Amino acid sequence: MGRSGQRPVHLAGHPLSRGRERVRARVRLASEISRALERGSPLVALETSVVAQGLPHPENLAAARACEEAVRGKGAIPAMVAVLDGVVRVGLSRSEVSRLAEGGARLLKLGSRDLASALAGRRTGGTTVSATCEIAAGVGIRIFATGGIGGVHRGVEEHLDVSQDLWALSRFPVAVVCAGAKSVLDLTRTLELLESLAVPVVGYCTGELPGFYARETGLPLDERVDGAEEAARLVAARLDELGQGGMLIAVPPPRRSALPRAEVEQMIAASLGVAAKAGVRGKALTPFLLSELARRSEGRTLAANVDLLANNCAVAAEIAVAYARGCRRPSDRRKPRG
Ligand code: PSU
Ligand code: MN
Repeated sequence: MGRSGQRPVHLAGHPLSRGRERVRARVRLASEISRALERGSPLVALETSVVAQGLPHPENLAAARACEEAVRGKGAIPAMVAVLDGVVRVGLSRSEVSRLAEGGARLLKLGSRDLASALAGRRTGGTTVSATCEIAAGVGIRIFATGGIGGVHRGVEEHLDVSQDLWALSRFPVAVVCAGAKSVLDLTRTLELLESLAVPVVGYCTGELPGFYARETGLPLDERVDGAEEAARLVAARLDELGQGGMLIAVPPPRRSALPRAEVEQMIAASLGVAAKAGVRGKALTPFLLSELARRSEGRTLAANVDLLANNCAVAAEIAVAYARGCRRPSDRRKPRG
């Protein structure tokens, strides 16, 4: 898709504040995306911090392509979100995805709080879960696929490192399909904080929180769904009927590439030690730990990450298809945007 087919739109706020608090931003939708929004076709938003910072080149490019294919393979349309030259973009061309995959350290890691300076400074970067939730919700995309969300970091009592992702999930009406939270986090505290923030965490064909690289964590979840239809009904109830914030749909990573839980734990403990010694903190911590794990596992965490990403994209697309079908029932047809 060329730039010519893209039109700027307004980035709207939470449904409760719609109309009152419209945030004016330069958002450019790819023509395929705006057409899909008008028609109510199934869409899946995709974050790009995992491309720009989370995975090394060339695995990041392969992962991005695999994600888009996984979404299309299930009959939905992938909507990659990023900021390119100070413009919020939804739906990227192949060459724009390559640009993010090849940009290296020049690219910004953009959470919600970083969006303003990226726009003002005409900068380019990948959006994390927080910024992607905000932008997806703003343009009316309800389903979003990623690998793992950010959350409460281990040692939080010392450094208070809690990802903006949790704040964004509570605020923006988007269902985030993931393999749980990044396994480098304090998962017990992450679940507690999600409860405090009133964010539902729903196991997809599981009763426990998946462990990202590993299939299990031993942490039970209150809610589970056993298929896309059931998930879509839950999304519609929370986001549309109640007009509440976001939610998590947690999908275990595929058996073929998942790692044993104990092995992952050992590698994380060692990597955290290295990070502490090197003084790595803040937003640099996640990318640092991910590359350290890849090195220690001789690439197996990397392969697992790419595989679970594509798997989450496929599940998200199935949910998006079921959700779009539900929305098209004449009884609760949503108003077209514009
Ligand atoms: N999990 C991964 N790879 C990633 C991320 C999470 O396995 O690249 C990214 C996501 O974009 C997530 C962000 O939103 O890290 C969280 O970063 P922080 O903890 O700095 O908020
Ligand atoms: Mn952080």
